[in-house]
Amino acid sequence: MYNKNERILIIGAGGQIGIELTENLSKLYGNENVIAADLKPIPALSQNPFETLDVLNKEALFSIINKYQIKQVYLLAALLSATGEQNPSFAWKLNMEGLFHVLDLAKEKQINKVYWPSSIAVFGPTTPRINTPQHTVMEPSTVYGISKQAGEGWCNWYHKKHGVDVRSLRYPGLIGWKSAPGGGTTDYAVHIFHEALKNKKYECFLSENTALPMMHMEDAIRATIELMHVPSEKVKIRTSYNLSGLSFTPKEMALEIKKHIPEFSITYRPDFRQAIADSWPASINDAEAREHWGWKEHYNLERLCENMLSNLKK
Ligand code: NAD
Ligand code: AKB
Repeated sequence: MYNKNERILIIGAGGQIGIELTENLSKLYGNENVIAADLKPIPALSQNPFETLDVLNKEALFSIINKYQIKQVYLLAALLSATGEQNPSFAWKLNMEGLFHVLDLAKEKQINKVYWPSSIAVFGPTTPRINTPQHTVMEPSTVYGISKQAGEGWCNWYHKKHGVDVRSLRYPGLIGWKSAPGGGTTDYAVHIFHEALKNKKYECFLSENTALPMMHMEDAIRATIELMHVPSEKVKIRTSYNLSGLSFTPKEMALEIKKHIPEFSITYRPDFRQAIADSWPASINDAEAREHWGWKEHYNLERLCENMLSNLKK
């Protein structure tokens, strides 16, 4: 059960996840109760109240929380793995300070619940790569990964020390047709569909056999909403949950696309993102998410490709 009248603020609502999350939460809570915030207006979300917000501006954030009497915050504003490596000090600042601002609001009981996404980037080259468990070695090699690992620790601390109801998932690479990815290492798995339909070819910035954990955006949004709606006592992990959908290489994805577009061809020109991908798991073990709150993915590679191509064609 949940209170349909509670107001929700989504910070970073104009991004790859934000657009779809706002749309889906609006179906549950109503457009008027889901407030979208980002650095600039988002034409795709014209049905929702919108606030221009830089999450680094704590006073501006506080005044939006007061204005709408917000009860839940989904904090999505961040620099991702590839852009983070290009701007490390700002990535650290944005990814950490934004989180502190929101966790402090929850500590002061101005809001009841926080969602903050982590990532497979918390893992590093010393982590077991196959079927990576929830609790394992974590020595991330990117600024993004370091910020996510630190963020997980802070979420856990605010929960244990101050009773903050903060919930989190370690998303794999997310693939959806409604919004564009924003500067990650897994972005190829979205770009490839656009290029396959437009030009029948794609040059991949990762090598052909680079296996990475991935997930259809619909599954990721469903997982997020499910986690945010289970009773608090079921959320036993307050760092962040491993979450698994599927795992594939660029070559495997290209072969699947070729079943729909036989002329499609792929070439490989690995760049700096290859080293990031090589430091990440190839597949994830999410037994705890399945056991604690009943997670189960819907999409395999075949269904994902079919869904992406048919929707992008429209
Ligand atoms: P994105 O880059 O597509 O979107 C981020 C949004 O935040 C953008 O619309 C941007 O304008 C906004 N933003 C940036 N700085 C801001 C600021 N100072 N104040 C307010 N808004 C600001 O990112 P995404 O892919 O939607 O990811 C959202 C979250 O999910 C991030 O924390 C990311 O680390 C995490 N995540 C994403 C993926 C993925 O595959 N997309 C995987 C793992 C984790
Ligand atoms: C990225 O590639 O940076 C993101 C992620 C897996 O966190 N998609």
